[in-house]
Amino acid sequence: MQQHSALGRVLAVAAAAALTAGDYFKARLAAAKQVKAKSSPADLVTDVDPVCERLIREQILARFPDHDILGEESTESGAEASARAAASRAGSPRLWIVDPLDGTTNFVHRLPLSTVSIAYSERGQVLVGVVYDPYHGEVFYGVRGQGARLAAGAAMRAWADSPGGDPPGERLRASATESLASCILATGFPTRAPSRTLATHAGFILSERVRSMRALGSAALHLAYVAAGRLDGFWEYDLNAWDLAAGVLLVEEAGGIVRGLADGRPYTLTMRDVVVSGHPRVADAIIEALQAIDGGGAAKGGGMANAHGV
Ligand code: 2AM
Ligand code: CA
Repeated sequence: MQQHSALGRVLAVAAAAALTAGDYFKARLAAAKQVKAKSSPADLVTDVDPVCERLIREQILARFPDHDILGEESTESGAEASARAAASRAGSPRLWIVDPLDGTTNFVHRLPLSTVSIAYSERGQVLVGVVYDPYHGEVFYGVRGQGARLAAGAAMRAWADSPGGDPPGERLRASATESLASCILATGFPTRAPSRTLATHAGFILSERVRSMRALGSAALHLAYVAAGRLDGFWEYDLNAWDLAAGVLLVEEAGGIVRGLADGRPYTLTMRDVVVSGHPRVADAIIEALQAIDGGGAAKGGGMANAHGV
């Protein structure tokens, strides 16, 4: 990686901001929190989420005052408002896409499985992505065309504080596993009931054909784990731009596959239903299995799109 390039400077700020926010919420895992429901009783926010977003915004704007930021906590809640916000900002010349706390439900339940997800894009193309898991001290990061890596939090902090030389870490490679019978797949449960029923049904059907299934509660963590080859594939309906942008770059830079669930189309910042995998056959098998449900309506966008109203 070229540490002195413009993208190297962006990476240093993204990593420093992710480390600050992640360490902040990790320290508050056991504390009492104020919890509010957003668009549904399953869509939660705590008093910690906006503090984390503010910490990240301050660091980005201190270094890049004219850049645009799309952050979960500064966007009206609900799928339609989030989709509109992503669509209206996607073409921005310099846009940061920030989920300060991905896995808020885990955080509320004191499950130590949440991440910070920060992406930087230019005119709709994600160029830098960082996903930080503070509980394991793991920083997953990637720069378009330069690969994805995993570094220890302390090493990444030292580099980000005075970026000289290459950033630390080991190169990530997505799984080469082709046979579903040898795969661990992951999914997430949408917050709205009709979508959740369909997604859960899809999981049951696939679970008969794979080694095992996981649902860790953070889309960004699932994506980072696919990039790292720890998971062989992941799909989820109804995600927001900030859940996906950084992790999708990691998967792409680790040699993995990213597709729209509806029709296999390439990733864009406004995509909400996604499948990722190491080997392309695994993504194909997931899409096929989902098409078998609901007369194909789920994977073709009919059933899910109607359920979401988007
Ligand atoms: P969050 O914790 O940042 O809200 C879990 O299945 C995944 O879905 C998490 O990444 C979670 O992100 C995300 N999620 C939770 N509520 C959501 C909502 N209303 N719309 C889209 N994604 C959501
Ligand atoms: Ca969040």
